[in-house]
Amino acid sequence: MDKIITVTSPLLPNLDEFHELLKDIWERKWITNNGEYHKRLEQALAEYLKVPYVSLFTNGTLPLITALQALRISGEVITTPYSFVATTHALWWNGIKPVFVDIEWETGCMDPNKIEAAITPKTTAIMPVHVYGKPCNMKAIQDIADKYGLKVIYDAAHAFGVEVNGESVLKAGDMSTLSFHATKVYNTIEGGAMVMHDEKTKRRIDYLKNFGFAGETEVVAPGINSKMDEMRSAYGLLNLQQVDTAIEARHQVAIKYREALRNVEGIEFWEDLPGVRHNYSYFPIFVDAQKYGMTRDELYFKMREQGIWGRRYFYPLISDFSTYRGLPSANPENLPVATKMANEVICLPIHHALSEEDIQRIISLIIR
Ligand code: T4K
Repeated sequence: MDKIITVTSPLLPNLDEFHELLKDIWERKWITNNGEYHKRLEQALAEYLKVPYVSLFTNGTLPLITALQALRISGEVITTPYSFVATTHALWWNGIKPVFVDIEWETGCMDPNKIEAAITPKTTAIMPVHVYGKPCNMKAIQDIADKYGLKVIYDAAHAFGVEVNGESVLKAGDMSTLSFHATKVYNTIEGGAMVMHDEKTKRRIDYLKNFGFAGETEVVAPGINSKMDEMRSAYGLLNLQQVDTAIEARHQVAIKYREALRNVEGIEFWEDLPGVRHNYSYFPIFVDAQKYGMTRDELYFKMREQGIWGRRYFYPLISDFSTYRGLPSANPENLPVATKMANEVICLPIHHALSEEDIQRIISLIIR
């Protein structure tokens, strides 16, 4: 069989440069707990992302859990079923009931028109996802939140570097969270971050990710341990220097896919949105079985047999997993657009190191 082409491939820093930083860390003998590289990465990320404050975490799940804690969210939270399970799990870990609302076909993000009907006296927050890095309709969501006095926490795990009219999407809502997992546009192997708007909140979050310690002998909250270590912070500093080149390489892959697939009957995909700086973190296509003459799964397994490992992100819907299936809002009749998208999607391989030959292999398989 030909070489396997995976949906993504991690962006790795230059090994010699990383080695130099490791030598420095070895000499310092300070390897975690708000070290020098940790501080430098928080600063560098805040500048790169054009946001006032960043707090680093060990992954993209713990900042979600911690944001809910910090804002003292309880009761019910309105969220999307079209995401990675971590989004809803974060609610579960806080004893919060998820209430799923449907998504928009045009973006895959929560449909603001569906939110108000899902609000009850127990609703305290909205947790949307900029899925695939597509910006949510942030204004419409904020208007509803303001009207009902709800908090908004964005799961921006996919939205590293995404901007609308020159402004980071991470500035929307009360807080946003990022994932720096190996499979993301920007990675620190495992890692993540929270973005907040003011220094007081940043301080509180920094306490919460360090067991709640506010000094040697004072604990101000039942915090958790979610500190990023020095090795991954140093790795992250190096990757930040090459992330723009990686995003542009992904952009070129997206251009080639669009050119080749534009006239393929039964294959739909999204164009870039005006005024948006995309990060091309995923390239979802949607397969209309009637028009394409093959179901999504037939195409998916045919690709797989030929060594092209796209992924069906996000199938099944979170609301279809056994933990959440019993919730009234999980009924597929409540989620027709999300159900259709989950049944039709394949995320094609896209990353900085995909070769021309790889791209042509993928395209010719889909075109047939
Ligand atoms: N919110 C949202 C919306 C998210 O999408 C995620 C995570 C989170 C929150 C939580 O963030 P974290 O706590 O994870 O930081 C992946 C990732 O594990 C997960 O981070 C991500 N979303 C999710 C969408 O995808 P898998 O199970 O698909 O990954 P895996 O191991 O199958 O990898 C996919 C492909 O990537 C492999 O076939 C090959 C390539 N790969 C992967 C790894 C790990 C490599 O080439 N090298 C590698 O080291 O979950």
